Amino acid sequence: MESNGGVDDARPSPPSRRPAFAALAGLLAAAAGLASAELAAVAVRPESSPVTAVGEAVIDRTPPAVKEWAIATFGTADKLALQCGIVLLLALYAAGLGLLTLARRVPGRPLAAAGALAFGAVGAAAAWSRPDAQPSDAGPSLLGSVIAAVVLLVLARRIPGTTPPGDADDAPATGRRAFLVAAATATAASAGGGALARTLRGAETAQAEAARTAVRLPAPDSPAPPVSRGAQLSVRGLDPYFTPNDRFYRIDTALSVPHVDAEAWQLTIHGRGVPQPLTLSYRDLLRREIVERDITLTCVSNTVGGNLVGNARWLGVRLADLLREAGVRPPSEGGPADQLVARSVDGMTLGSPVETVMDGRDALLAIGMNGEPLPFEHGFPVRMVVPGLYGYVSACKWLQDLELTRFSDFDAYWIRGGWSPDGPIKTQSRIDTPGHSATVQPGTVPVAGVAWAQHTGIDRVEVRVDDGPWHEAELAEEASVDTWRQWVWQWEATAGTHVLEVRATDRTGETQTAEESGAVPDGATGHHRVTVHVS
Ligand SMILES: Nc1nc2c(c(=O)[nH]1)N[C@H]1C(S)=C(S)[C@@H](COP(=O)(O)O)O[C@H]1N2
Ligand SMILES: [Mo]
Repeated sequence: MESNGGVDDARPSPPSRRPAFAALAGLLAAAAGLASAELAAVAVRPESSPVTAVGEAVIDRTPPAVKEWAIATFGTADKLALQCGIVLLLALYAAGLGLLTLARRVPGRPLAAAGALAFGAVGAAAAWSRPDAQPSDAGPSLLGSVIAAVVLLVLARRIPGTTPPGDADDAPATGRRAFLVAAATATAASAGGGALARTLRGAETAQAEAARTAVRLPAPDSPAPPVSRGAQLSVRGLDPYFTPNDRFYRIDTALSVPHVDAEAWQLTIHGRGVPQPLTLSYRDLLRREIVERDITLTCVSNTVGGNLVGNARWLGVRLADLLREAGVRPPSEGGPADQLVARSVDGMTLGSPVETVMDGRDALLAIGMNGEPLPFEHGFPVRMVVPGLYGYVSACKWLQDLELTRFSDFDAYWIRGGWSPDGPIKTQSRIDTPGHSATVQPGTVPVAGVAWAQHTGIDRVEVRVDDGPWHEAELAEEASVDTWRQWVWQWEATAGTHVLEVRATDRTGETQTAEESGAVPDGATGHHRVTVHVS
């Protein structure tokens, strides 16, 4: 009688179990490959990790509409979702390669090994396709795929019952024990390598953290105008006037947040119509005239009622001063360049109109955010902030280069993806409380939120219930035309289900259109509406 083949090492496993061993071999090979790639990426740089490189390449190629969907679905966890997706796909692919080693009609093992190397080539190509690519970025993917191929071959030969008869002498002992020993060794090595990579990366990050903590921000030569108490309404559920840094929205394409060394950082200002190009260090910047301004930042991907908007107190230098010093003239004064292209250390490019940046508004090279050096996530050591322009055409984080050019000569990153080169922020308003589908008691209910029209100012906010007449809301004091403005309206709520709707009018007299349009190509329109149950 045939016995349960698992007990006797010499005997083949029941054929039904071999696929499970083979799939496991594929998964372990992938894990070994990833762990060695991560370890190599510590030596090269974080962006060269295959998961990061493939992820960023995917982000680069994602159409704006899909990006919008991802942001709407996953919020700021969109990056985590993408990375999980990549690892999941890799796992499926790896299990498939494992199964391929069992093939009889084709040379399964060499093909599977080639499949592992092919994944390395994809990783390398992804890393090289990044705008800030360096030749060495391909290293971790290639090394990882070689390790994966070797581990796969070693494990495949030990899958119980796979060695053809007659071949037994020169083949390693097949059978469950031999496979498990090899599998356990691979698992331990991968886990060890992965943990080591984590520790080393953690140490690097800690060093950058320490350098950031050591930064002493200068006191502003021109402090922000005082914010009167009347600018902050006390209504429960209303977003605070200043958005704390740890609650500030984050939008960028960086799967691995750049940890720039401020001591080594330099900014260059150059290009068309720049008679005296400038190079500045972080210290140079800190020694200049420092201004402090409150500015509300908004992402073009913000949906009506969304939270990709936040208000902060920024510390920095006026960009227009630096441009003048370099000899730049805006187009209205005969300057030949109409576009200022900001480049970040991760290769991102954002293009702003030179005219806007130099028209007297507080366009800043920011070094501080709400009283501390810029957090790494928000662009340490230096970023741009321009009141009135969406982030994608102005707010370059991890800035390292400013080039004067023409819109007709260069399309910045988001423009190539289908977004409009012009990105003035659209006047918008949002109901913060009551929340959508909240239940409130009948009687007086404060309806409150924020409205923004940066660098123009908000003049009126109106609320209506169930498409009834518009009621003018009470506006908080205006702290600055560059920041959002809170508003509140006391609603006499009656039992039933109601729809609240808000609209704002800016200082040009323009009232927000009710017409709904998506974020692509230059910002969403429409009125924010929430449904509220009163009982
Ligand atoms: N280097 C870099 N800077 C960037 C981006 C980016 O992807 N990379 N995204 C821009 C966009 S679209 C926005 S809305 C703002 C968001 O800034 P925050 O993350 O500090 O809120 O940063 C801008 N600056
Ligand atoms: Mo954005």
